[in-house]
Amino acid sequence: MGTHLTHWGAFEAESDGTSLQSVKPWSGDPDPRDILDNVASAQHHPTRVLRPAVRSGWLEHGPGSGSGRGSEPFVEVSWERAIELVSAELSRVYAEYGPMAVYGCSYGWASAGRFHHTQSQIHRFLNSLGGYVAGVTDYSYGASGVLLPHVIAPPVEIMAKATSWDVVSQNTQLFVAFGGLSEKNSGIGPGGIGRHVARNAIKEAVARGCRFIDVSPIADDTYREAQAEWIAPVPGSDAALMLALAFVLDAENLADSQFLDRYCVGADKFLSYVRGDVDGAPKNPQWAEKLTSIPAERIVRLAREMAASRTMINISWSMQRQQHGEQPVWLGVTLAAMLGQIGLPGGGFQHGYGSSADVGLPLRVSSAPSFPQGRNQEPSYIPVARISDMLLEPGSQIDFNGNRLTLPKIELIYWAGGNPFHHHQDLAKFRKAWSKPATVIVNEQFWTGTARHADIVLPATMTFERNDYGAGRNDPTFFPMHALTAPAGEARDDFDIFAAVAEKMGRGDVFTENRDTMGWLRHLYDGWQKRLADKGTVVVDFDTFWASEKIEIPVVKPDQILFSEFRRDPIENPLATPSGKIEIFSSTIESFGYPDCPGHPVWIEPDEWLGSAGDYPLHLIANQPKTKLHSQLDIGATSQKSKIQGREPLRMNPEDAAARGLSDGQVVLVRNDRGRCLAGLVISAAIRPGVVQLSAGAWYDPAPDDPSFCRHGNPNVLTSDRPSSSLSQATTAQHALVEVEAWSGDIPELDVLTPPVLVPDH
Ligand SMILES: Nc1nc2c(c(=O)[nH]1)N[C@H]1C(S)=C(S)[C@@H](COP(=O)(O)OP(=O)(O)OC[C@H]3O[C@@H](n4cnc5c(=O)[nH]c(N)nc54)[C@H](O)[C@@H]3O)O[C@H]1N2
Ligand SMILES: Nc1nc2c(c(=O)[nH]1)N[C@H]1C(S)=C(S)[C@@H](COP(=O)(O)OP(=O)(O)OC[C@H]3O[C@@H](n4cnc5c(=O)[nH]c(N)nc54)[C@H](O)[C@@H]3O)O[C@H]1N2
Ligand SMILES: [Mo]
Repeated sequence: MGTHLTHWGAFEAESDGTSLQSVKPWSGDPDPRDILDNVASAQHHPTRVLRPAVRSGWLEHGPGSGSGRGSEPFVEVSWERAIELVSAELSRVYAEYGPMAVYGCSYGWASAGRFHHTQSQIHRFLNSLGGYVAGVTDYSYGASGVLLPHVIAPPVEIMAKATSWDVVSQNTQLFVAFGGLSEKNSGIGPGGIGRHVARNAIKEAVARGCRFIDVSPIADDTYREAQAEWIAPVPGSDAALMLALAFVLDAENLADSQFLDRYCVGADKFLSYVRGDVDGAPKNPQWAEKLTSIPAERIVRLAREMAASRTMINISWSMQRQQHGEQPVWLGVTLAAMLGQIGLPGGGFQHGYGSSADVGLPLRVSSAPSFPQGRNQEPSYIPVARISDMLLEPGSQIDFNGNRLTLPKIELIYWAGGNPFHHHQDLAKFRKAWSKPATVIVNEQFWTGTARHADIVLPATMTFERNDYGAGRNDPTFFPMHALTAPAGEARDDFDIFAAVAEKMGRGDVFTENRDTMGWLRHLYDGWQKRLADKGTVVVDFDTFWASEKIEIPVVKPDQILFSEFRRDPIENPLATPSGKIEIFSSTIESFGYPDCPGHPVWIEPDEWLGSAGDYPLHLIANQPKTKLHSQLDIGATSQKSKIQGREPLRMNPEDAAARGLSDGQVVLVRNDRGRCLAGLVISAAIRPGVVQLSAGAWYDPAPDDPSFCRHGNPNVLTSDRPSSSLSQATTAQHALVEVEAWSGDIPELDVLTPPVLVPDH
């Protein structure tokens, strides 16, 4: 019996040496999730990559034959040959072009485990060769990640120091959740989660009399236990709603002017915009009703309720994964500042309770040990979501957070631990962009869209096929992760793959420092133990840890309150913003001169929303999937159970289904000008009229003659890769306009449930 950590919880399992048997949730988790069932069922699925494979056109013609990517068969080769091909090609590219031609960002969630964390592995590997073009920010909170350091503090700090769930459950009277308080999303924590605590905290809060309000176009993306009141604005209109709340607080003298004076800068400029002094348009509830569809009367009442209660304003990450996504986040901070409760128990602001299991866990004395990535000597980078533009228009320039970036020309892409054919938008455009570089190398466990669009695919182990240890972000429970089964097929650990290539290229010592996996696990742990001891915290030695079920990393302050020290003394404990205060107006942002992100929060109409819908009258919410983590293990049991006639489920309100003569369980076509996909219809009153939901995660299954048509239900053929703004250049993946109609053709077989055509090497 072994215990093992995943992004979606810990489990205990038996093993027969080849497969996991009788997997059950770790007994210490009060609220385990059924995504766990994806793991064992996926391990030996036919889509597992079992041997190194090379695209036939690349093998025959060499680098530069990218148009065959994604359609040609693969030739299975020996590890020896694969390592030779990879090292020769990397040597060529580094010698001819240098690190500025290697895109090594390799964005993605990979798996739990601190040593085998794939991005650490690949970055260290590429750094040992001279570096790579990096990707900055992320798909999760790309817009707020750039905005919030100017305004208050970086999101990771806001989350790590979040007012703990305990404090919320004991003190909050009104919890206003913009973008929901998601049960499915808080099932998951980056790097793993030992105990899921949100549900109990919410239950206790409700039992004490706390009220929850769910502001979202989807009613059931908030814990049922919250018994939340549902307010369903037009998607993308939240900034207007929040401006009107600010208007009422101001007009009715409910704003805390002392707090605004002492702890903030720029409230006056913002309020003069809200009052309409600037543009003659007061942002009053009648104005907001037209944009949001929320009755003016309800907006007035909500503002009063917020002022009369200990109120927590929560802004989910989804709120900023849209065009002008900075605005609702900045407004969330601004409203909390106007209420004057930032730094008080159970009041104030948070960015992501419900978005991830770690938000609301109190800070630990230290994170778990990690694998050092080395130093990247290459200065060029892009914001991650600008990948298609970089590949299609090298040499062109973009704005980013006050800088002007020139997009580099990429000759080689190396990806490990991510699936851009899942995570990027406008996949038809992306597929074209992806065909440009001379060579694409991918380490993968499965034949995902990305592996199918590579030139060289190297099979990687799953976590329970290798030794590691793991503790998720901000999670105190630190698990040894013993190998429980042998690797599937000829799969190797990413570390061993990179070590072999580095060795071949004469950089082996730099990458491995002459340690193997167990050597590294012990070395990193010992250093960590010593650093903790120097700070006065004692943890057991490596051998004791390795033989244990888990250890607990001590927590600093279980009842932590976000910004309590700043509140106590803003001179002694200033924020890291230019003024040291909360910047409701930011002169830094204003100085950039971006029309799409001025110096204080504003309403800017999105290009694609119900307020200006033409041929595509439905607003698609392409959010995170309930039955899997992104695209990971889409072939696993829990994910497969949710499919309808093999397609990803799409949810629609009964009114919209009736208007189109659609019925529950049928296959539908979802379309717009960028692409089309099939989906299986679920009719549900939990979806606001005018809105449909098709979560991301279905493996991309393009029709052979049309990459813009996904037969499986990947919504990223429909989404746009339009950036959030010039400030952040982030993804806007959450929203797109579409039409949905009955699918009258045959229901096509999917290619993604079997491997691509594999031929033996001669
Ligand atoms: N429309 C839409 N698109 C979205 C989003 C959305 O809300 N809507 N969300 C966005 C967000 S927030 C994110 S974070 C991204 C997520 O995008 P990704 O992180 O790219 O998605 P994953 O499916 O987690 O991809 C991880 C891949 O790594 C592989 N892998 C796992 N472990 C290992 C390992 O040990 N070694 C190797 N070599 N490979 C491994 C898995 O098989 C999987 O294919 O998607 C973004 N895309
Ligand atoms: N099960 C599961 N959990 C996950 C993930 C996963 O793939 N699967 N991914 C993880 C990752 S990487 C991330 S970044 C987080 C993402 O966490 P979030 O970004 O918070 O999650 P989403 O599911 O994209 O969106 C949450 C909800 O926001 C609401 N929403 C969407 N648009 C609007 C809008 O315009 N206005 C309002 N008011 N509400 C709106 C919808 O109800 C939607 O379901 O989730 C993490 N957790
Ligand atoms: Mo994310």
